[in-house]
Amino acid sequence: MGKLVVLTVLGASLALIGERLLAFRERINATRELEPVELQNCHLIEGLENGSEDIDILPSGLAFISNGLKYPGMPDLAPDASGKIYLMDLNEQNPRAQALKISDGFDEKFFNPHGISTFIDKDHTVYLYVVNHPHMKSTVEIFKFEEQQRSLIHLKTIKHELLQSVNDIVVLGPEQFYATRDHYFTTYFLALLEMILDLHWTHVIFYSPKEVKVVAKGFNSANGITASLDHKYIYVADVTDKNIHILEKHDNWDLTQLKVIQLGTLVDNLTVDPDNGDILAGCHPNAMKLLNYNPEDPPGSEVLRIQNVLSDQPRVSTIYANNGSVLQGTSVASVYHGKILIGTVFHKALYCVL
Ligand SMILES: [Ca+2]
Ligand SMILES: [Ca+2]
Repeated sequence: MGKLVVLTVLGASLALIGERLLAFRERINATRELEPVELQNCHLIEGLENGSEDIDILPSGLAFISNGLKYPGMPDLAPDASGKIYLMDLNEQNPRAQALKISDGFDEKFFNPHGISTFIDKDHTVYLYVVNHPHMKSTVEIFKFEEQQRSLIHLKTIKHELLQSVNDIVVLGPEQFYATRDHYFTTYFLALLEMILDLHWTHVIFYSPKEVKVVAKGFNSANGITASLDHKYIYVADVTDKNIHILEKHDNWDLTQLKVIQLGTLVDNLTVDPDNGDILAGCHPNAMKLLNYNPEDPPGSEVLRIQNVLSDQPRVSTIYANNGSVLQGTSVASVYHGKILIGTVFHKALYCVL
């Protein structure tokens, strides 16, 4: 009798795991092949060969690019290189990417930059906030940008027990930001299991020196985050649920969900077009190819534009899709008056004139 119970429980567990694995393969588009959509007037950016996970462009046209991310489960084409922040001036005829110097006293050896966000203070000082994973932990680094010297002065490292497995941030005030947590568990195996079991245990944090709190929860894997141009709404990508959550921001920094836009592709970072408020989404068309990296059959790249975000019928269009022959594992796209930068988790970066 005892053996029969054991066998029954074992059989039921295996069936459940099998069902969850099949559902997981479906969720990450494991069998999806991509229809190409080309952009004209593009070239790969020289010097950016090992990732450009996030890109944030200032109203002046200076673009910050985070490079060299090391992230569990993702390919790494330059395992010995530490991370860097690159700058490009999109006003130039032929913009070049230049690594920014970082002030003494900051440990660059373990710099592992992930999501970034710029903040311009009332006195026009530009700050760059960077999600960092030194030793695979999560911190937020605050830098002051020195435009003349093309350098970053490190001001502060923010750590907090709620700032774990941080993916991206959007800064909306001096030391006031929202951050996404992409996994509940911090070890790779449990984090993978969490995604397979579809637990929805991740969330969005609000951070300020006075108060830190969870402001939105129930995401499978909260990833990119940004704000509408008027800062009244917050947009959050749930990468494995393949959608974007539109949330309303309140005076006390709480968020309430307005709606969810389903996209059918694994959405990574989000940016907003300064000309019209459209969302640009860097997406992974087939995440199985990303988790199971094979250079002969690489992960592709997809960029979506979402127009009329707040209306009843947002319009979604694909502005770039490539099977990995040019660009692999796109995580972000950012536009600046007719120019676009497309970045990747671990691969190259593309610059195009639209
Ligand atoms: Ca970002
Ligand atoms: Ca991301």
